[in-house]
Amino acid sequence: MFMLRHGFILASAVAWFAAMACPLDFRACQAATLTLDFNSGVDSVGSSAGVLVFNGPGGFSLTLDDDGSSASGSGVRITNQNPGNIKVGSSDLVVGALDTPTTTSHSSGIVATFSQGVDSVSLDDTDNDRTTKALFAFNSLGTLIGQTAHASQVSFSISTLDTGGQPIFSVEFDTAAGTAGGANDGTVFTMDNLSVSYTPVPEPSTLALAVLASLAAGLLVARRGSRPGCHDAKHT
Ligand SMILES: [Ca+2]
Ligand SMILES: [Ca+2]
Ligand SMILES: [Ca+2]
Repeated sequence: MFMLRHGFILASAVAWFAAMACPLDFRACQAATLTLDFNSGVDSVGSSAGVLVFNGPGGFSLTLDDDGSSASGSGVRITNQNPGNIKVGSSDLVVGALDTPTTTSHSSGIVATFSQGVDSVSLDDTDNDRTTKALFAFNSLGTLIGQTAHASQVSFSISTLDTGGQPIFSVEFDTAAGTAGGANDGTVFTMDNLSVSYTPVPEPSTLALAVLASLAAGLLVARRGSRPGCHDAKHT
């Protein structure tokens, strides 16, 4: 009976924790989308090249980097230059990988890593030729959990419907996943209009309040359960 009662209290606390987190922080548990057209030319801290960081609603952040296929890979850059850019020379800026800090070849894969698991990701291939590429999805351990078909000069999208329901913690846009492809196969390409949909997780302070509320609820349940004459009495 002791174990049953305390198991019930624990279950009550968990249920309260989950239920309280959403109303305590209205941003939590409501779907949000971060869409990036890169046309400002900089990320959320004013950088235009390197490992770029973009912040979204609900404490979300997204990091753009190269795929490590070039030993001298140095992140990405926001650009209107070639190679592999169908929008070359326009004000509609795109993103390409930086294979070294000084060269402008966009041959490495482009990796977007998220501060939490996300529901879906889409982007436009802005390559200026028909090199085929795919969008690959990974879990929190970096394990490949899904991918699109290979295609060229289209919009790619992938979601948890393609990953067996697993949240997506990073994606790569390239000819092949991981350090394969990219600088190893000589392709050059860029991308634009990166969009990510996710459900923000509660802030730590909100989680602490939810835990306190859950503990208080659990104590109430425990006190009621320990009163004389309650349901245990009939078993004596
Ligand atoms: Ca753009
Ligand atoms: Ca790759
Ligand atoms: Ca190309």
